[in-house]
Amino acid sequence: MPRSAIINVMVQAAMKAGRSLARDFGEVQNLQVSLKGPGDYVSQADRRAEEIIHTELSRARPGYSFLMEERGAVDGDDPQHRWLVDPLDGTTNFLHGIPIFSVSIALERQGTLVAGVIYNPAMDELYTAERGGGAFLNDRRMRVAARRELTDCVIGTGIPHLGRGHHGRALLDLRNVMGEAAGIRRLGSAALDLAYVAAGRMDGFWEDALSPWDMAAGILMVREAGGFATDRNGGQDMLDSGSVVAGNELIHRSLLKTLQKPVS
Ligand code: 2AM
Ligand code: CA
Repeated sequence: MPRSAIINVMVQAAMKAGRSLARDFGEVQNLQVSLKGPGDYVSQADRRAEEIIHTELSRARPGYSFLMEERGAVDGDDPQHRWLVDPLDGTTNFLHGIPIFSVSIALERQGTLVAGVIYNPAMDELYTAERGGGAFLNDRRMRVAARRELTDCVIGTGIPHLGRGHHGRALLDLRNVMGEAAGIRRLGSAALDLAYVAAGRMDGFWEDALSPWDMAAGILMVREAGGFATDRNGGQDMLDSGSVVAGNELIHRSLLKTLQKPVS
């Protein structure tokens, strides 16, 4: 399956940053035993990856705007196009030597998500999607899973930690979904969670208090794999509200319903 020019640009940036992260990840594993821990080293790895992506994308498409996790918003001459970049999604995993982290790059054209690339360098898994062109894991086409009942489903989520998100709400949601699903998974990288839904590995996913760069590429991936992604109210305000719910048509609908329930 030949890739389009824009996907090629994004893949090149994501894989170059991913290789840099993979080298740093090797060092992080060695630093676990040091008293200070790998914290500073990880911040540098994150910034290095972002620098690589910024350089690659600016060179290939001069003038496009950016929204990046570390730099924030950088306006270019071309306000129609905007990159949404998370150079290291799953930072806590990376810091602890757990090989579940990713680079996530999305492209918006006039406010519409048109392309997404997610790369997990530790597993060398590359996920790509282009609006209207389908979604791929490496070179294999992805489809969301076809399960129809929540009781058969493995559902991913994110659990807020110290100082982040609404803990009471998260516990309530968890309690409601765990009572209806076959299993809950918590990977620690929202970009990969959404990619896993697109790949049919998980049947659904929900999380709140996310940032736009965590989910933009993954949302397009789920849609291009035949799935649905909305905010928890069923609307399209995911990037601004930080809430996302994803799955095939039926599981997405069941999840929305379950997430509205009070605790019985
Ligand atoms: P990060 O690894 O880039 O921080 C984990 O549930 C998911 O939430 C990850 O994708 C993580 O991205 C994201 N997240 C968003 N905002 C966060 C924050 N302030 N602290 C920790 N994780 C955050
Ligand atoms: Ca992130």
